[in-house]
Amino acid sequence: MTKILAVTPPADELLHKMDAWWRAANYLNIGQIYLMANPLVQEPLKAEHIKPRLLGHWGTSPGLNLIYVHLNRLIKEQDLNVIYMAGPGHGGPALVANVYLEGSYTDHFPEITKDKVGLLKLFRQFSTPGGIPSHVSAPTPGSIHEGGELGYVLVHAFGAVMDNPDLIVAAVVGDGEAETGPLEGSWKGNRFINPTRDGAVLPILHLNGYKISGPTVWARESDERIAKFLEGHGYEPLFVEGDNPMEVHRAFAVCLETAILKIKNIQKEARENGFTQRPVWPAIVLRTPKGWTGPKVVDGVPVEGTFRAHQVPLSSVRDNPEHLKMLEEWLKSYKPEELFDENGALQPEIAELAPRGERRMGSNPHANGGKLTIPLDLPAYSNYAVEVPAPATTRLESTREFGKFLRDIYKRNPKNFRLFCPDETNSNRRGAVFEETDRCFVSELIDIDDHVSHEGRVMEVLSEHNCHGWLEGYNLTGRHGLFATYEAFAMVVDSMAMQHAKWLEHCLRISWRKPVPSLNYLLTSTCWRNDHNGFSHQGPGFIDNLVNKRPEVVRVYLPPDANSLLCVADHCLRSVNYLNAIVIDKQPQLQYLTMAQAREHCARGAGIWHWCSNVEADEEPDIVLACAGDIATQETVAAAWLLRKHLPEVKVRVVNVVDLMALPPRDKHPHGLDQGDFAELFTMDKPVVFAFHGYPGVVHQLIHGRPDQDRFHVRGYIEEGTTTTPFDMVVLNKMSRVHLCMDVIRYGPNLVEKAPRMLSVANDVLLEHRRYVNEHFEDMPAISDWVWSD
Ligand SMILES: Cc1ncc(C[n+]2csc(CCOP(=O)(O)OP(=O)(O)O)c2C)c(N)n1
Ligand SMILES: [Mg+2]
Repeated sequence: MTKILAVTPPADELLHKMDAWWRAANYLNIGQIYLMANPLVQEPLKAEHIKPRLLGHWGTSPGLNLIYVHLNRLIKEQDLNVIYMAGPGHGGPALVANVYLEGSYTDHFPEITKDKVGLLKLFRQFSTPGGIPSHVSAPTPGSIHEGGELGYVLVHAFGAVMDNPDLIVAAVVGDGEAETGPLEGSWKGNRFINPTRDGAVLPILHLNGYKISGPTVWARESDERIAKFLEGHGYEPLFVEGDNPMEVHRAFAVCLETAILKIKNIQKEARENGFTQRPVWPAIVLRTPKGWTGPKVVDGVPVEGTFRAHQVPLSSVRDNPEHLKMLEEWLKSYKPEELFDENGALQPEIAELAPRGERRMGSNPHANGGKLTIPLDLPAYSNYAVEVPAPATTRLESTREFGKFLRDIYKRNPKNFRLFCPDETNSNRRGAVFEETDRCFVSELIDIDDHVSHEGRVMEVLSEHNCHGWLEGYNLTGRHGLFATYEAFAMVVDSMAMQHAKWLEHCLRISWRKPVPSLNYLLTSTCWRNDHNGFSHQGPGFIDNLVNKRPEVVRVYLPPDANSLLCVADHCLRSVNYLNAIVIDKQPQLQYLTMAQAREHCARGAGIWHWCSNVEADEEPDIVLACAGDIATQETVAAAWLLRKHLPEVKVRVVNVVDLMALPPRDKHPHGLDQGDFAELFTMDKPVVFAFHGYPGVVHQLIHGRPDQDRFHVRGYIEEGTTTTPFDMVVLNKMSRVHLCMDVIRYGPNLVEKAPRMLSVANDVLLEHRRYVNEHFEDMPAISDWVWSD
């Protein structure tokens, strides 16, 4: 087993005090789950003191509490800067108990006083209507990790310590949680942590043996196998096991201090002598019983140390006098009269174990990252403007231009900006960033590597979970970034986005939570242009996921070209508390807007493009051709051009939407156009043929509540995918310029009778397209080289 440095256990007197804190935290845990009166059990426990609905999780809590008090000791003794992340976030009452004991809770919620009245409020608010959730959550001071959806504790921890050299994140990993894909995939974070500039993650794998009802994979493995696994990942495992409290206190105190010492040594060495090789970071493996110190046997079946301790070990306390008696004994087993005075205040000799001020983990500003946020120093995005001599006449790769902007953001913000990406920075045309920095990799480097270094700041790891989680951790501790990914594979982290949106939304309702930089997505290699790939890479569903989230925290932008991309990106990078998705492809694409026009257009979110409309500005059109998304815009503009040529008498208005959230009514989304502005674009009653980047249902959903919504006919991605030509993709999905023209004839005023010839021309073009691509394997030049001409 691991060789432990010469660390001696703390004196017994201190250990006994720490044990008293632990007992107090365990007591408060149970109080939160069970009690609605008689908080110190100063009178015999009665059924009416018990909550009618017993909610919460006891099993994980004693372990979480143990770790907390031991961290407190070292924070205090060594003036450490530590935050705590509870992977098993269902142990919410544990974290609440500890931040209450250290005084942070009362600082954040003054009504929860440090006396009997406050204690009772603390108990009554837990998992009750109008109270606090059962999990670690946004109202839990000191936390930036809910842990409700298991699997993300290490990714959040690694993100938090990046560019935070002084910070240590103690990340408790549940043994059930360790079975999840994201957690299993997150140990590799240490390959991206450079001790000269980053802080440290201390993983604490908590093997309490069980998840909800079954044994855990890791708990049934020997220490040797676990050691091999962790060593294989480059960690040095430190083991502690036991069920005798004082023995575990003693062993864990030594173990934790050893781990901190190793971290300090690694950092000192790297900071004094420079980075030489990837350090072997410590990781703790703690084996203690699930529901430790709880009822051992209930109704004849073992509970402590088993899965039965997961939630509420005694579940019928109100109706079953025997259970009530057991609960009373359980509560009293912690000797509350020794822990709290008559009035419910924590005894001073226990309270003094808490660190002071912002060193308390519940008050550490890193867990309220907005307090530490420094706004990005952004170069003027107009410096990167591309020339657009006339709309839709030139093509270029918009994301390449954006890459130059990112490069200079890196230059101006060397310590608080990072790009996170699953290995596509170059292929998605943002290669300019490599003029300023490299890919970060702290493992071995070899000559042939391209722009890879220990100091690099582009975080490329082929794991959307890691990218997303690292950026969340980075954002929530107050720093800025961008997650750039294949559009289709953003859906790998649908759930993480959802959880983050919930967290941000909850934070908006908590006054002491300061705004944090937004989580920005750049979704590229989109469904329409996945040239090397096929059906698997075609899926715009991440937009669907986002639009269902609370409008206060979600924004979706579909810039059609380079200048609008720059405007939108600048806006997103300045914003706080949102999930901003920017969707744009990497391939050469038509450019429409000068920078001045782009600025105005993006500020409005949607606007009429008069230059390609076939109707005077003050005239009502016969029909509106609307579009959102780069390829949808290209097809729409080309359709408008075809209509001008072949059906000039039809009055067509072209409307482009950049901010998808301009579509819903204002009462549904703060970006929604008011009804007057909406009608100015889309009229009150004229048909609208809408070409949309994603699934058509999204637009139908968003416009619900707009006047006469049945007049909107939406074309979009309908799951017709393969490896084929760009125009064939829009044909297969029936969103091509030809299909849009056919829709205009179908829905326009009496056009079916007036324009039979146009319909047959349209069908001929589709037939010709099919014949041509089958023969030549590329699009007809009339399509691929098409530009706007008068
Ligand atoms: C991704 C995910 N799947 C399922 C659950 C439901 N769940 C809640 S707690 C739990 C067991 C967790 O076990 P473990 O990580 O060992 O935590 P502990 O034993 O400390 O309670 C499960 C499966 C969840 N919260 N998240
Ligand atoms: Mg467990």
